[in-house]
Amino acid sequence: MNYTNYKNQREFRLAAKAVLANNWTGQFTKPAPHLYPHQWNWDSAFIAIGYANYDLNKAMMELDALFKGQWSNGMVPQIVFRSETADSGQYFPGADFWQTKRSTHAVQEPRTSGITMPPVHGFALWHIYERAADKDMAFDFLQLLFPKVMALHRYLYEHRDFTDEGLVHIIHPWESGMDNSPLWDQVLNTIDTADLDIPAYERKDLQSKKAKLHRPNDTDYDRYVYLVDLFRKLNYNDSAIYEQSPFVVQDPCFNALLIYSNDCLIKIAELLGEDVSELIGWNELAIYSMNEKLWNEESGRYDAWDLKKDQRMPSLSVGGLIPMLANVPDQDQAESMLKTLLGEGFIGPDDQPLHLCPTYSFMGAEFNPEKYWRGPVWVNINWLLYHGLLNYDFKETAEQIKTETLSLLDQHGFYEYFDPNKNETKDKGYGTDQFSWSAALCIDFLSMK
Ligand code: 2M8
Repeated sequence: MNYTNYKNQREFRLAAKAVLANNWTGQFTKPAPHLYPHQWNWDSAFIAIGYANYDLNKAMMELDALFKGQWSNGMVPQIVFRSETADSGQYFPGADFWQTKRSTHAVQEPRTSGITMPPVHGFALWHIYERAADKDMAFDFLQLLFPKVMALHRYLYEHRDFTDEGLVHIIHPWESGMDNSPLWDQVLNTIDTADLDIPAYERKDLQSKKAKLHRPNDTDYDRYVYLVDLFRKLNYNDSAIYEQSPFVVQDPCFNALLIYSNDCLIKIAELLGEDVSELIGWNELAIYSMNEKLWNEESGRYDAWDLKKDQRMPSLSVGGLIPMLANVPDQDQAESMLKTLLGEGFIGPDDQPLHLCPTYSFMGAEFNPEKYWRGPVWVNINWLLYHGLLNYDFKETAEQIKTETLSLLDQHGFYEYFDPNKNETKDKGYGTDQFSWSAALCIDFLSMK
């Protein structure tokens, strides 16, 4: 591959490493220098995978720091606030707003938010082990983290699967990681903010010039804050939230990441001589339910399910294609998912070609190439798709995704997300620059043979 901004692969890799070095705090890596000043859950897992290619110590410190925020019930929070960066003034909602003291399970130091994020830690551990130069050191780390990740998964199956389907539910769009995906609109629109008593708050994410174009809008934020306020009032009690919150959704992407993590934990357990029966049981039921309940034959992808209304949420989100990562579809289903991925929705019409892979289909009225999770290309999603495609031997498309991701990063910088329009030549990098997981997964892609 020829690069536009770098002489060679070595220089490209050095630039990515410099982003991570700059965001490193001594204990963990901030997702970005200003916009995200704390430790984020799934960011840290992707960042640790990147580090594992050249600095195993940092990879281990990153995950170790994250799990310092794990609650006594096993929940691993979306954000871990650190004293040296805990200035709530820089980010909303900060630690004070969450009031997690109301939960009997929350840790008090470090302070945390009160919801979780996609369970990517089981597979992060396995990818770290595979890349580690010092396998003995990595083995010790697996021993340390394995029970903690198991506790997280137990929390999810016990407190987020009240219908006993092997499918866990999320309670906030922030838990999906794809915050304002059009996928959530249908449920969020049932929250009529005009009628609600929403606590006063001030957004801190609109400082940069183009932030209003790219970040979620104010109504989205009102709804996010309304939900957090409800959780505070319910003392973060999972059963009460399940009963009373309007947002209780089984997300195929979240569940696929959990299944893939279970798979990786099985490999780790075998290495450590631990029992695998619980993990096997979880995955048997989960894969059965994903296919029985969430598979959509017509659209060639998996849908989410609204548990409040007990109905399918058909959607054109890229999240419905992630289950390939966890070997959930059989070969025929995967072939039809590949067709979806290579159809007009994701590669665009002839006169408006798109980079793989927009986070939402171009065919959807809600598609927006500039707005956050409503269309732009995200590096972590491409990394997940890449590995999913390889499971079914779709090597050409996997390579295409990898090459297009690297060329976006090379030409536009280590941005948070990118305009998928190929016809758009300038300023395609959106959100914050110097974004850690873009750099970390760039290093990982570059390290692949
Ligand atoms: C974004 O989410 C945070 C809230 O968690 C925000 O917008 O303030 C999402 O892209 C999420 O997936 C990511 O983990 C986080 C930090 O990079 O930013």
